[in-house]
Amino acid sequence: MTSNQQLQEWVNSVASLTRPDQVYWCSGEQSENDRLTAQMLESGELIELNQDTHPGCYLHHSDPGDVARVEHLTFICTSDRDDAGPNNHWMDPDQAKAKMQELFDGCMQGRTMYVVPYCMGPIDSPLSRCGVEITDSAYVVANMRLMTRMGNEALARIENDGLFVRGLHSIGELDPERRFIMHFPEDLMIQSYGSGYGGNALLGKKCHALRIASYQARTEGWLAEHMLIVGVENPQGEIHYIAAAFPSACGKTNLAMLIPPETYKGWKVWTVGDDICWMHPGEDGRLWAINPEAGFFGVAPGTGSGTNPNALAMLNHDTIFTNVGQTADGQPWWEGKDDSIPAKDWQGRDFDPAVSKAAHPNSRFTVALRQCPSYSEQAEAPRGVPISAIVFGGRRERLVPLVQESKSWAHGVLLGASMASETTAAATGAVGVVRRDPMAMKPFCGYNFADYWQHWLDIGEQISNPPAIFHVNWFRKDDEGGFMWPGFCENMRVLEWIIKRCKGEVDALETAIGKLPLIDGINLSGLQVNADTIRDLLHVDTGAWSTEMDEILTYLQGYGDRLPPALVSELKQVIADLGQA
Ligand code: OXD
Ligand code: MN
Repeated sequence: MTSNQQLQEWVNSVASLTRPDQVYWCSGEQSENDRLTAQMLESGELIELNQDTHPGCYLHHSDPGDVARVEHLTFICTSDRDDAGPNNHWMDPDQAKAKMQELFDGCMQGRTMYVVPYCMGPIDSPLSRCGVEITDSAYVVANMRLMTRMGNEALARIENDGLFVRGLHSIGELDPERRFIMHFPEDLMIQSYGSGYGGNALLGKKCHALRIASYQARTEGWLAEHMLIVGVENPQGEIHYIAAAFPSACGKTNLAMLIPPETYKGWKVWTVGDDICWMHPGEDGRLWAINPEAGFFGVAPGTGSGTNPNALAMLNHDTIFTNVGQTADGQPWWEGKDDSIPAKDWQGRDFDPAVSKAAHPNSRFTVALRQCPSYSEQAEAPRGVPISAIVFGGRRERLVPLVQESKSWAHGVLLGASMASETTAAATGAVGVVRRDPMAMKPFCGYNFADYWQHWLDIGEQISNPPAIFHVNWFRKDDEGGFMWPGFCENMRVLEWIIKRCKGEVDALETAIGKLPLIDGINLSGLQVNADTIRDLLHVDTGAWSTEMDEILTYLQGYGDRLPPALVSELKQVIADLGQA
């Protein structure tokens, strides 16, 4: 029950459409979570893990056909098709609503309908936005409790300011033929049917905090981005905040929790967020950022003591695991975790390496932000944190240098718009194929990319003290297929260069594609990387870059008339400079 009439009427109308056995309003309290957990253990939705080694940890096996986001079934439903743009699948809103109405009709019979009020961002922040997800999945409720500020406080905020995004979700029959993730940005509404998995079902995350929020941000004058937020503290105690966009499963969580290498005594990295960043222009002309989420929904495989010790440390209590394997004594296990031997795979079968990996490549952990050893209290700051640098990055085996700085804000927007990356298991489809993924937002921008780039350019015009913009690539490979840069904690060396650039403490080499470190610009002390490798990592191959820029131009021109002319002239300038180089 709520005093907000609009919300009450919507809940009533959903209940009469979906016809659940009961309607339950979630409070977010511990006792509620305990009850739901007990119920899910009973129904088999959750499996208890070893409570001595992993207290409060549970495992969920999703349906084997429901293990990743489904971009081909994700739609942006705007009245004008061009508002969704070539970057999105579009459906006419009336047609989409009719289709969903049919699917939702009676779909919750025999089930409980949970009403989940949530707040994206600190509960008392003017930058936060609220939503309500109606779902028939207790697993979704438990995950939303970790991922958002969920329950009574969020409901109180909704009742106070009256605004909320409406999300309706049913797992339906988990039939991929009857699965749709629909967004109606003009109505601030989401409807998702037929999947119980992560980004398809936890509607606060990709659906609200990126697709709907990006649309809302454009009309309200801010940015909703697929970015981690970290604070990098130097030995003098100064903290610089960096927001960084990488496509799914390209190491955002690892970078967000980085522990500086031995040689970086006195340096510390603070985690504000690992996936989503909302940035608002502040009165001081800077961009101020909040992480709208309260938890991590991170990729498990590859998380180990060498790659992300902070993550490993936070995962040994009060965590929900989805689609990982198990050891014989009921501990969660995934490839890259440690030397233990898995006994069961992610479908609960006896582990047989000839049949399957122990953990699904897109298996996940859901855990509260506060459990991270590098958690920053600033994640709760109502005004957010001031951003010194924006970093874009992709997974590119060739061509793209370790780091480059943009020549200007507009050139930085071009760097973001030109991003490309080899695909990963975070979405269904082929893995390892290079695809253009501007600002790492290809699956998440709730409107036409051309308008989005214009919005980025406009924001740059509005702020007097914009962050510097960079592009990084940790993933270059040599001719033998080995990674040229050690990555992980050693990425600290690149972060240091970025911060020094922001402070004007280090020179850079001006090239056609941007400003690069001088050959001795990156601190390599204590690192076994030879000088030739560094030279290669910072080399600009003019011929190959000309081809790349031509491809980018062709890609951008696919956005037609709405493409910002300023972006095209930036690009043509780079092509001209490459011609002279
Ligand atoms: C995620 C994703 O789950 O980007 O964060 O797919
Ligand atoms: Mn993501």
